[in-house]
Amino acid sequence: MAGKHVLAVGQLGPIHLKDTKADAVDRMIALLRSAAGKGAEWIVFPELALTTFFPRYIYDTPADYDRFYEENLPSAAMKPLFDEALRLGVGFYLGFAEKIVEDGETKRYNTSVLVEGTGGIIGKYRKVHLPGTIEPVKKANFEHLEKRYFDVGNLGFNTFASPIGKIGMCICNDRRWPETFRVMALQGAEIFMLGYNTPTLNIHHHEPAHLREFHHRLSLESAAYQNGAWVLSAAKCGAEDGFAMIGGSSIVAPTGETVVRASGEDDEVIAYECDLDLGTYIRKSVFDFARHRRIEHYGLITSTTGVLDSDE
Ligand code: CDT
Repeated sequence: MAGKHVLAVGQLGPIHLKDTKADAVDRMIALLRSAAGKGAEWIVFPELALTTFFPRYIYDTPADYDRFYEENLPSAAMKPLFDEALRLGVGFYLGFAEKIVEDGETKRYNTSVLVEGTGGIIGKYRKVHLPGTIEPVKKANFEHLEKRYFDVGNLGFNTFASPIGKIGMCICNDRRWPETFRVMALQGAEIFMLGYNTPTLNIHHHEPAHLREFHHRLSLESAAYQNGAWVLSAAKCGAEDGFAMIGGSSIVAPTGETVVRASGEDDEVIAYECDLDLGTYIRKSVFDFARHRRIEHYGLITSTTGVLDSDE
């Protein structure tokens, strides 16, 4: 796809435990309208955008945590957002917790969906790189229990044709892994979309707050440049019931430059006129895969998970 498209990111400030899904959807509808007012054709919303980031809490039974999940697409909670996007003709990316029965077994995924401006669902993604633990680590007054509440995504990294170009999706922690983006770039991705909930404090490893933000930015800028694609990232951020998460929602050009960045930690729309030809230029020059990749030397990437002969 060639040419310019105004694309937007709808950052969400905190969603507290007491807030309803209807509250969250009302806020996203306001962001959607604001994006449409800026001429945007598409808007990216955060990961798990309908609720608070519930994997920070310890729940023991589905009866305690099932209220955070959606069982249909669109679910009743999401439907007003779908309706308004259709009315405005704006496409969107939305992250949510998905509960589904597959082969007679109940599965739960950290999922995102792509909906185009004519209302059709054009793609779905289920998070592959789930961070955190199954059991609480009790290192702070919150946890990161995504491995407890979600199954590993089973849809792979795909790309989806859309009126604004070929879109690849991922979710939060996926952005730290270069394989995520390269697999989608090899399918012709021109735009990467992702949402995130990144706690300011890393409870697993020492990572000062300034590095938390830097690593987020570094991951997106390198993904954009090394794959010649635009990156749109949407945070849910600020302090949810006192638990802080980073902001920094951004749009990154295929040159690796962040061209626009959210200024605060509350609901905010950022938008930019994205020139897809810029990505084509990068993909036809320094990152012309067909001319320069040397796959005979990359075998370990898919044949080995950890470091060979490692004592660790
Ligand atoms: N939501 C999510 O994936 N957050 C992770 C936190 C990792 S630290 C346990 C992230 O990569 O931002």
